[in-house]
Amino acid sequence: MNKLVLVTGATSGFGEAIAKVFAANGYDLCITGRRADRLNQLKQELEAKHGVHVTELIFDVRDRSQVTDAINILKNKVGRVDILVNNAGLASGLSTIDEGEIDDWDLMVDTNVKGLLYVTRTVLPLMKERGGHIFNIGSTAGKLVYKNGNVYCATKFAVEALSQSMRIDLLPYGIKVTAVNPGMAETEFSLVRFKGDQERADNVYKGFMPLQAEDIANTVYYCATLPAHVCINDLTITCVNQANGIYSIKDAEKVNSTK
Ligand code: NDP
Ligand code: 8X3
Repeated sequence: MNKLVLVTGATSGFGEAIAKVFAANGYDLCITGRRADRLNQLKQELEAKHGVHVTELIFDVRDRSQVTDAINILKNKVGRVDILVNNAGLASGLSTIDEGEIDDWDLMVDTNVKGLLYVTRTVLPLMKERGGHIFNIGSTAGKLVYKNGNVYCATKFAVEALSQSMRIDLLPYGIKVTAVNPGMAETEFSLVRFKGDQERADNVYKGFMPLQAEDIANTVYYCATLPAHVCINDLTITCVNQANGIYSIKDAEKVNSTK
C-alpha cells in the first residue's frame, strides 16, 4: 500500500511542486485548494504520469465546515493520512500597522493560522493510530520581522509556535513535526500579496536567483524519507542572496560581481 500525502494549497507554488515530487516517488496523494480546474488538471497529470491515486478536495481552509466535510470524504475513501503538508497560505498587502487594511489582516490570520489549525485538528484522527509526519510551511518572516510585514510575520511566528507545540503534544503518537521556513521564493506569492500587480511582484525577485518551488519540494521529500527514528524539527532555507528576512543582496552588488 502506498503512503498517502495530503498537501494543502496544491494549485500552485510549493504545494504543487511538493505533490509532484511525492507522486514521482510513488506516493498516493490528496491535493487541496480552491481552484478546481487546477486541482483537476494536476490530478490527471500525476495519475497518468506516475500511476498513483490522487484525491482532489476543493475547499477553503478558512471554512470549518468545508474542512470537516472534505476530510470526511478522505476518511471514507482512504481512511488514513501518513504525511500532512500544511502549506496553504498567503500574504495580503505590505503596509505599516497604522495603514494596513483590516480585511487583509483577517484574510492572513484566518488562512495561515486558523486554516492550518482546522486542517490539522481534522486530519489528526486519521494519523494518530499509525504515526505520521506533519510539515508546517512557515517562513523566514516567522523568525525575524521586517518593515511592513507586521501581520504576515505574526501569522508565521504563530506557525512557528504551533510547530513547537505540535511536536510536544504529538510525541505519544510518534508523529514527527517539521517546520520548513523558506525565504524569498518565486511562486504566485507576491502576485497574491500585491493583488495581481505582476510588475510589482516581478520586481521582488529582480537581480538575483530566488528559491524555486522545487527547492522546497525536494527538501520536504528529503525530510520525509529519513529513517523512522530521525526527525528534522526546523529548517530555514534561503537562496544564496538572502541572509534572513531583512538582508538580501542583488547579484550586481556582490563584491565579486565583476569577476
Ligand atoms: P502560492 O500563492 O503559489 O500558493 C499558495 C497556495 O495556497 C495556493 O495553492 C492556494 O490555492 C492556497 N490557498 C491560499 N488560500 C487558501 C485558502 N483560503 N484555502 C485553501 N487554499 C488556499 O504561494 P506559495 O507556494 O509561495 O505559498 C505556499 C506557502 O508558503 C504559504 O504558506 C506561504 O506563506 C509560504 N511561504 C512562501 C514564500 C515565498 O516567498 N513564496 C516564502 C516562505 C513561505 P487556491 O488559491 O487554489 O485556494
Ligand atoms: C514569504 C517570504 O520574505 O516575503 O514568507 O516574507 S517574505
